[in-house]
Amino acid sequence: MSSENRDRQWWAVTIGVLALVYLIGAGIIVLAAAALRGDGGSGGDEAGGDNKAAITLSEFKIEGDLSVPEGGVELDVTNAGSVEHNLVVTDLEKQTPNIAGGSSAKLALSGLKAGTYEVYCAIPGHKDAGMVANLVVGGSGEATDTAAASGSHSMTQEEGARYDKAMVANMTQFLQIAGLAEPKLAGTKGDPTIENGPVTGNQKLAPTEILADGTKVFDITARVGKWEVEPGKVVEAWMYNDQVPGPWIKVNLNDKVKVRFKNLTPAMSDIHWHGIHLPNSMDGVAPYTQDTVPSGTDFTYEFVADRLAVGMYHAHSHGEQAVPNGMFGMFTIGDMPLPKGRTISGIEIPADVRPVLEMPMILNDAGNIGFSLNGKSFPATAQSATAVVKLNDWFIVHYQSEGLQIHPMHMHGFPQLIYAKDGIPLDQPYWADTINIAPGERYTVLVKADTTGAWVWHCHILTHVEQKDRLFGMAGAVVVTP
Ligand SMILES: [Cu+2]
Repeated sequence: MSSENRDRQWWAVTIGVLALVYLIGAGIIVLAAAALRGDGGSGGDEAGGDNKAAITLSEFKIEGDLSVPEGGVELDVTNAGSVEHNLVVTDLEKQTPNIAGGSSAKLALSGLKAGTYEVYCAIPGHKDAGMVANLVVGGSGEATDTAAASGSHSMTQEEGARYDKAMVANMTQFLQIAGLAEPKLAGTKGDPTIENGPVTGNQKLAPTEILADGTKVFDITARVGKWEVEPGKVVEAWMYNDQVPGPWIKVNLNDKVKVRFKNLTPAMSDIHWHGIHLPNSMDGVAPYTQDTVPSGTDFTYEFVADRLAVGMYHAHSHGEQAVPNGMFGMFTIGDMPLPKGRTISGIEIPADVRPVLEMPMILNDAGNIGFSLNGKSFPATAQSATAVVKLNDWFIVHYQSEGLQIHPMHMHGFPQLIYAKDGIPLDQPYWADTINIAPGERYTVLVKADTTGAWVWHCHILTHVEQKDRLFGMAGAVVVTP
């Protein structure tokens, strides 16, 4: 089967699955709405404890029967989304377990007094992304419109005008930080407690020393600190060398490499070299391949960089906590061979093509860092995820996902030639304007900036980039100057 056919088949399957998910989701919402209409005026027919209400969770909304009578109610909470969610009722200390996509859980609430209770999803980042709503107890007894209750769909003209104003101001901020609009804004810092510390991640790391036999020695220290993800939003970050993403380690093919790792995080850690060819004892999966590296201790990794690679490094111990919070970086060995002088789908790559920029694009969507590109959220992506090039320049991007979800990264204006996948050069590079990047994957692309302007470059799952009154998260830009 040709790779084109395989791609087509893959897309067909993906579209089929998505359609199914939507149908199931829509069905649940319709059922919830029907239940709501049926129960609306009949609260008095049942004892308080027999009341039921259906609530639907999805990315990133809470919908359903959000108006319930006083007394007791049993919430039937369904996750119609594709990732895990849960539901917390603030003030009542009630919470469902984590619910997998397509599953549901019951949550019994008793002794409910009239009032408004905030409900939200406690999976990190989900509340910020929109999974928060009000549960109204003992209102008029009338059914409340599903959408209006969750505030997720309806919008009055007045609200629209307010959101528009906020949205334009927020979008202008991006241009001001990028230096493309007046007055210019300074943008975010890195860890504000470190004077002159790194402001963005992916700083190229020079060897601390080069030994007599040519071994390049690098020092990596992990610790917990602060990181300004977007203007004014400083979060706790787990960092390598005080930056998110960690420094970019770039070595030549066949270099001898030594990495002295110091762990100052509160728990054991290690470094897994994702996509790098090395001995099992250097793979960084304590306690299987090496001893654990408890808090306050160190470990030295040593290997020969004997295969070309576009790799990542990240914590394996406590990865679920450490990685989303920032402990990830890029490790490259040599350069992926460019398809020079070839014509691919009618577009010629010049024999003397010389890219002016090689840029990491590391995705994250969880933990304290949240939805982000190269460790920053819009509008601070003006600092971390904006390629500035001249007309007709070629440039290279290494997409890598350290997140927990899939992100279709879409570049306005230009097709992207995917010429390596996971650090493996492709025999048949292909063009795409949207590239679906799953956790752990890397795609290396070549782009020609053949039209001037500021072009948006973003994840096309729109709830990963936009709320009613602002953009956030996974949106950057390609700025092409004359
Ligand atoms: Cu996304």
